[in-house]
Amino acid sequence: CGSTFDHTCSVFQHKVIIVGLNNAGKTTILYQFLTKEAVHTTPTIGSNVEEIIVRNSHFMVWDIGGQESLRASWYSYYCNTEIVILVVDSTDRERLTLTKEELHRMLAHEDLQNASVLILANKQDVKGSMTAVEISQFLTLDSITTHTWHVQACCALTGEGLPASLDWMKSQVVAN
Ligand SMILES: Nc1nc2c(ncn2[C@@H]2O[C@H](COP(=O)(O)OP(=O)(O)OP(=O)(O)O)[C@@H](O)[C@H]2O)c(=O)[nH]1
Ligand SMILES: [Mg+2]
Repeated sequence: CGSTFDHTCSVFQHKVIIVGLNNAGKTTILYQFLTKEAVHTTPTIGSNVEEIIVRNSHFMVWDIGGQESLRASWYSYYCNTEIVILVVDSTDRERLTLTKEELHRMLAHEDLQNASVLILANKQDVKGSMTAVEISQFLTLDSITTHTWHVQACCALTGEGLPASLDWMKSQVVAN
């Protein structure tokens, strides 16, 4: 990788990055994966990293800050990433165009050529939020032929949809 940072991990671990706009729920998801509880979060400056074990598969999961000034540095985490989790705030219709741009920019990056992409349609508990299907259509996921992708509806506060997400991640690393 041409990365200036070396966020690699051991051969026994699978590297995962969680990206998405600020306030999407990335940090809440990371700690819901880890503790099965909704933790209180503050906007992430830099990143958090935790190891998550799913039936003997070890994932090093990097949760990266999504504020505008931080998005330009996402690429420095791409090296050796096997799975990209893109978290979408399903209530945030206004910024879905921005998410779409970030997604397609990521897919074009050479360091992510072999990565699989999991799109999480988060905040499904909020009335009037967009469905996973609406988000898939808006992000034109069907046009993605270069990467394996999957979309999952979830709620980071209750954890709904997150066990299924971990199952999908596990299936990806077993398949590869
Ligand atoms: N209603 C609802 N709120 C959520 C959900 N997930 C996260 N939130 C809230 O959304 C806010 C932002 O969550 P974070 O996890 O800090 O967001 P983030 O994507 O890590 O944001 P940055 O670190 O700034 O990039 C918090 O107030 C969370 O409690 C959800 O599923 N439903
Ligand atoms: Mg965060």
